[in-house]
Amino acid sequence: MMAALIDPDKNDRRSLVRIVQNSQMADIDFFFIGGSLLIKDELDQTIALIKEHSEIPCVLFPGSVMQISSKADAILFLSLISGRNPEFLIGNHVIAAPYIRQTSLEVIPTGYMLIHCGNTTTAHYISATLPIPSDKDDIAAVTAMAGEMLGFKLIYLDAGSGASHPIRPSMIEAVRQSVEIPIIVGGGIRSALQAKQTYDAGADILVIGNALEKNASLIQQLAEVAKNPGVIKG
Ligand code: 1GP
Repeated sequence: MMAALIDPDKNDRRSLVRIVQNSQMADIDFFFIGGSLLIKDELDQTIALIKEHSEIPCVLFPGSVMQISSKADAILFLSLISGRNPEFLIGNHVIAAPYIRQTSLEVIPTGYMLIHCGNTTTAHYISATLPIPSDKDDIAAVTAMAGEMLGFKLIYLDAGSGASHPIRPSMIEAVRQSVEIPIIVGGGIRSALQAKQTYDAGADILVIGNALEKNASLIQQLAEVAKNPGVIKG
């Protein structure tokens, strides 16, 4: 499956509509909506605009409690299990839970793991946690294993938006072998080849964000890989 990450801070109306229309044509599975910061306070408007132009489900991928909107369809209820910051493990969840309970959002408990892939991303910095080093496949595998045992329904391996390179296939393979729940992988994916390597290693859902802001039509190439990982064009 494939998800396009929409950061409400990063797109003007015109580029957002272009990404949404291309995503609709490419028949992707989800929009993930969120970011580490929320500078423009345009979360509700962004979701409304997406829904004007497509029927693809909108899943919140919140960087903070300020990024919850009842206009979305679901929320990744993320616990940052690669880190040891109690606010991102449980603190923010306690604050958000009663509000989320009043909405009709589908809540998807997700073990979220940040991986250091070359550069310090905004997500690493804002979370004030130490990401898992990109070559420590064993740490990633046992962290995901613990996440599954704690009851998370998904594992999200994230190099962070704008990572200089994607998560190495060997780490995705190690995590794939350690859990049965679906694995989301994102961060730094910029080409069909990287997408294919990510799927081949065992990712169930691939997330693409930054690269779409530069090349809105890339989504079509990646969606083809998602539907038929054996084929790469271009
Ligand atoms: C980040 O996984 C997402 O949380 C997507 O990353 O923006 O680098 O594609 P990119």
